Amino acid sequence: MKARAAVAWEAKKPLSIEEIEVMGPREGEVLLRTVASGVCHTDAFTLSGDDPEGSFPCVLGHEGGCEVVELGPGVKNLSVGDHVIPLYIPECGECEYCKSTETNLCQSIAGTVWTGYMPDGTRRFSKDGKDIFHYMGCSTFSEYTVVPEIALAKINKAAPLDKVCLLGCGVTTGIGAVLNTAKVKPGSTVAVFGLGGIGLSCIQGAVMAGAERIIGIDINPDKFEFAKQLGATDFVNPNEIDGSFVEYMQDTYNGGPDYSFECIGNTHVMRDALECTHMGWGVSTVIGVAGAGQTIETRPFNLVVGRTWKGTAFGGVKGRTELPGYVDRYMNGSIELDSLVTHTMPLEDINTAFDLMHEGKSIRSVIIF
Ligand code: NAD
Ligand code: DAO
Ligand code: ZN
Ligand code: ZN
Repeated sequence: MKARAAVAWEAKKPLSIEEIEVMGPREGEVLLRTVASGVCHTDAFTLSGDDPEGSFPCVLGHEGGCEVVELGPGVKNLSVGDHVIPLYIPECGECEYCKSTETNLCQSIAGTVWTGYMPDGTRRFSKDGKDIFHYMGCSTFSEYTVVPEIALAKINKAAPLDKVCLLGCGVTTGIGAVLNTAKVKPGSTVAVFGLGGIGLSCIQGAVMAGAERIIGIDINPDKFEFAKQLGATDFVNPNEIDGSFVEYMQDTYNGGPDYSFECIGNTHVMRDALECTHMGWGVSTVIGVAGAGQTIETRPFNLVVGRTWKGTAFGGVKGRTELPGYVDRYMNGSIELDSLVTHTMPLEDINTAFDLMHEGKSIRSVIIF
């Protein structure tokens, strides 16, 4: 079938709106109509060319709200018309990782999904006979996309897809990082570095966890009002701190925050985020995705004295079993999404969404198909 899609023909170039060819679903696969898709910093990261796993040409997008259009052979638990959120981390329910309560990193199709192929090693997108890569197993910047059933969370049909699409990545990642990965305790002090869609969602998570002080940190002070609305109590612009930022945090916050979250993808900030935490028990969680070849460093002494460095993907959330509950929590008012959608636009204007992100003017842009 034909579909309108934003194609990334090569890195560092604007997306191009094309009519592409989408093949029907094969064994275990589902054809989806994308109703809405958020634009995440990771889409921009891959488009920048710094993502070692980025393959071009591709259809980016991984924060989708979709409707089931057609079932491939062997699809058991979905019906045409169901509403789903595609998962870049699937949940097969059978692998060692799915059976573990310690991780959400299902490995069932990990060998293909991160290389831009469907699990059978082929692709469903093409243009004029040239194959186009999938992206993170989702490719939600296309009007129609094909996703394996094991990478689809069936959700409440009453939920607005142009809002709950944010649960396909940013909001779930931030909340899950706080509740599942760091396991923030009530009464604690939490520092959140980077107040985009992910960082603001960490703030929501910190409120849910009962944190007492929640410090929003950003070099763009325009983000502080969003953080305040979501429950941040303190605000720090590192560019306004003279001298050592780490010392400032430790002096101002009683030895340093109990927990910190890096939501930027900057390895220098990752170091500060770890080192500013309280000696003896500080836990710092890396969420940001850093460029190819970059590494983090700190003196081992900083760990010897009781700090812990952690990381998280999709907030440790097992998508098929847990994401429907996140949607329900949005529906009953306990998760905030609406105010995070600062811009909506048609697919034709998708490059504006990237511009707004780079200019620091948006939290989340949502593409409406
Ligand atoms: P975003 O661009 O919307 O927000 C990033 C924020 O960081 C901006 O407000 C920016 O002003 C701020 N910032 C930039 N440099 C800074 C600095 N030196 N100090 C303080 N603040 C700074 O991005 P986002 O969509 O929220 O994504 C954040 C990061 O999380 C990205 O690296 C993205 O790839 C990653 N991510 C990871 C996961 C995961 O599962 N681990 C999931 C989603 C996104
Ligand atoms: O969703 O914006 C994003 C970025 C997510 C990066 C998460 C990487 C997940 C790696 C999973 C590996 C499983 C083999
Ligand atoms: Zn994302
Ligand atoms: Zn699995």
